[in-house]
Amino acid sequence: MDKPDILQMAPYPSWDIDALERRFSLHRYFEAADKDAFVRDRAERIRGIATRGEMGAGRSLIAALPNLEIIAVYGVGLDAVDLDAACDRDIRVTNTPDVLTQEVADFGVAMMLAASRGVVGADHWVRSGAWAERGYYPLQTRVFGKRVGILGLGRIGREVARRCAAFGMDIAYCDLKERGAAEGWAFIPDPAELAGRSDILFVTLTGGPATRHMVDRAVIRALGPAGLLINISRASTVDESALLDALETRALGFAALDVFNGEPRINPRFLALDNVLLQPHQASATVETRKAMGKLLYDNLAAHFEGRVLPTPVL
Ligand code: 8YV
Repeated sequence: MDKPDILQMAPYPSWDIDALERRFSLHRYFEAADKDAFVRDRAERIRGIATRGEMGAGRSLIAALPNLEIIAVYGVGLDAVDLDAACDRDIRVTNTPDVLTQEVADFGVAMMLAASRGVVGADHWVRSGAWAERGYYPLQTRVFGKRVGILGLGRIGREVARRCAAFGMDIAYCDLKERGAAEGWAFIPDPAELAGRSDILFVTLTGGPATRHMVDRAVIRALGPAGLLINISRASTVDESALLDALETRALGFAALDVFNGEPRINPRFLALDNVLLQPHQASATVETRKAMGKLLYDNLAAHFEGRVLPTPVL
């Protein structure tokens, strides 16, 4: 069988690689020392790109591959793929929606509980011997009954809201239009107003120019010194320097973050703070969900090269 040449932008777990290698000829971009030369050397042969949500495929890479037919994203976010460049050349784009929705929502709630109840700090308290030497861990903050704001009531935001409702929390959300009436969730069209009535603000927006810095200084100020900000979407949705200023001055109470500008090399100012919970972009990172994502990436590529309907097309 013909093995189409695929540019593999980043590593995948071994089970995905085994399946992909049986069907495709993989070119490991991420292992190349000179990436431009690597692409140049195989530019004519490459017919597909297999990438990850945070990595995508930019305009210059797409332009460098004259025979590119498909970009398959292992992830739901498309903000790092230049969709206009793909569209101009009728290049197909696929992602992995739905299979990660519950996982990311679970992780958002895990971050809320861990941040509110001081789970990480309390673990250090026990390990360091402080429990025996200094006594009980400082009292933390209750979650049930608190007011939650969901910024972006898409697939993931909706699942976060459902989970928070089960915790007996009061739910409000901001989106382009009202979409939580059936559940009785309050629709607040303005992000700063939503933050002002929230104890905890979840950011579950799609990344990209339309949502860039939607969490700005005004939103952060409105959330306030007792507020908790949780970001499980994209770093671009938050003005990171405003966030750092607010955390350093305690104008914002606490932030639980799974995404960062320039990740994995995050701003070192975060590391000096004791009012943050820092996670390495792992909201969808379970064996079960990553297997489902890998299978969907494979199925999209295979469907394309076999002339079948794509399971989850974007373009
Ligand atoms: C993944 C993501 O961590 O779905 C996305 O857009 O950012 C995450 O689920 C990522 O795509 C895998 O690297």
